[in-house]
Amino acid sequence: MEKTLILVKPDGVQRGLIGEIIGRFERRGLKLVGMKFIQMTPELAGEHYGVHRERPFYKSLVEYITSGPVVAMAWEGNNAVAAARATMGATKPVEAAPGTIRGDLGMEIGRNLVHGSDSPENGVNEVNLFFRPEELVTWSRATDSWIIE
Ligand code: D4T
Repeated sequence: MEKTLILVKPDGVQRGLIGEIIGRFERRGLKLVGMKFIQMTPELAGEHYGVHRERPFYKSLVEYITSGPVVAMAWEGNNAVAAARATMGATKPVEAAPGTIRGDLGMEIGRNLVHGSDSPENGVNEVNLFFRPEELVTWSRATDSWIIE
């Protein structure tokens, strides 16, 4: 089953949107298998955003993501990565479709509320970066047969 790492970023936490954002993934039918409330260290942010190290926005990106607590979650499902990214909307909130998290709640790329893994491979790697194996929960959901054909 595919996994994706979702973060409610510091702006989502500060704006009181944790429940609103988590609820969208929950209602979509993704299955929560891990969750923690943490403040990311610069080291963790550096690992998480390592691919962007040479980009001009890297410094502000790390400052932003470490500026306050985040909710880190592992969600599971068929095509979990694509489903979560569709639920999040485009990286630039002004380009994100209405109905998506960023399209409904965001204005700027540097305050885009959520992170979601961008490939199944990164989903595995990012979940492993934020969670130890014993922090992930294997459970059967009573509604599975109404969500998965
Ligand atoms: P994340 O990784 O936060 O879910 O965002 P995306 O997957 O949608 O977008 P990304 O990897 O291209 O960018 C990572 C992160 O950097 C910020 N960013 C990006 C920025 O501040 N300025 C920029 O020009 C770009 C391209 C926003 C998301």
